[in-house]
Amino acid sequence: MFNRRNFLKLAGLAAPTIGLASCAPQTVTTEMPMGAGTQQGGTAAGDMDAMHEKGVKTFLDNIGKDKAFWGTPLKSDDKDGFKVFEITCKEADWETAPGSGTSIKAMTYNGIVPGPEIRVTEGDNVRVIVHNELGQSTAVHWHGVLLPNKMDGVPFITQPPIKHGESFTYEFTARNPGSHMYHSHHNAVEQVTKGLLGPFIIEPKDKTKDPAYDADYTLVLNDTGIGLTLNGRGFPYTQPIVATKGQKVRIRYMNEGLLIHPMHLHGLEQLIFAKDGWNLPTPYYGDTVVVGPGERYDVIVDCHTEGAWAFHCHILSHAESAQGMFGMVTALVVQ
Ligand SMILES: [Cu+2]
Repeated sequence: MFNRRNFLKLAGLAAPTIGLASCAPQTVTTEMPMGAGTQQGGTAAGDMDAMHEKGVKTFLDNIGKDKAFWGTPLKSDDKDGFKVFEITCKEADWETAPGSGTSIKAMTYNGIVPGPEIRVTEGDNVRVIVHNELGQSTAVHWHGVLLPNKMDGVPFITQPPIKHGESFTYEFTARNPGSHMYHSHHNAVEQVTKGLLGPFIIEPKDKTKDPAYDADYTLVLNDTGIGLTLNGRGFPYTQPIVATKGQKVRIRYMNEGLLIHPMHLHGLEQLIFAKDGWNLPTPYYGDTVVVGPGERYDVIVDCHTEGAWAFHCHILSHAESAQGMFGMVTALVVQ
């Protein structure tokens, strides 16, 4: 079981106090907020450190406690040769910081943000029955999925909107494997960023077409409606990826927000091998993957070096302030 004690050990930090003893003495000068002093210890600088430490402690204490963070594939029924899924669009109170006592009115599929992962295999016949219990109309677009035009989910172009109390059934054959998404295509700036979004993954029939990996993680990036979040949570309430040395981890980035998010991983390189579900002719390496709205990138991380590696959006106003780290921050821990 991975816990706070292991994390501190891996990070080279002496429990219980988090101090960067091995680093050169820190000088705090021009980076201080307006009006703050420059003396360490009992001053504004000390207060700032304490706030940062508190956030990291909350993150560490929360490791493994949010079982829902990485999502669970939605169960399907097999009927008439179809994999049948049911989703209900409804408002729900959603906590981006569970236990903090504050929640927002989210728009959800089945009560959660992101909506439940739908995972099928190339060639599957898919039927998704969508019920609308929202106070406004909606429709579901299968983002990146090749399908018949009338199943594309755009009101007044391919179907009437699904009004409150109504249902609509989508049917198509999963043709193109890869990391896709499903989301609202009606009043989208509100409906999508407030939570009507989810991963839609089509596994290839022939798995040797993808690079080999030991674990598979999806990170849905969002902003605006529910704020700067990874899988519907903001740091310190995100969960780290925990791997053992030598493992290869697949990460599927999906951006459902309105902004770009350059996802930067410390200490380990990312092999970018697919864009928008399509495997690249030539995979390439980077430490930062810029994920634009609507885009998906699939990467493999070879966990070759032990440690607790910070992992965050590198638009710094999405990740760290005078109060400490927040929003689009997590970690990849190699044990
Ligand atoms: Cu960002």
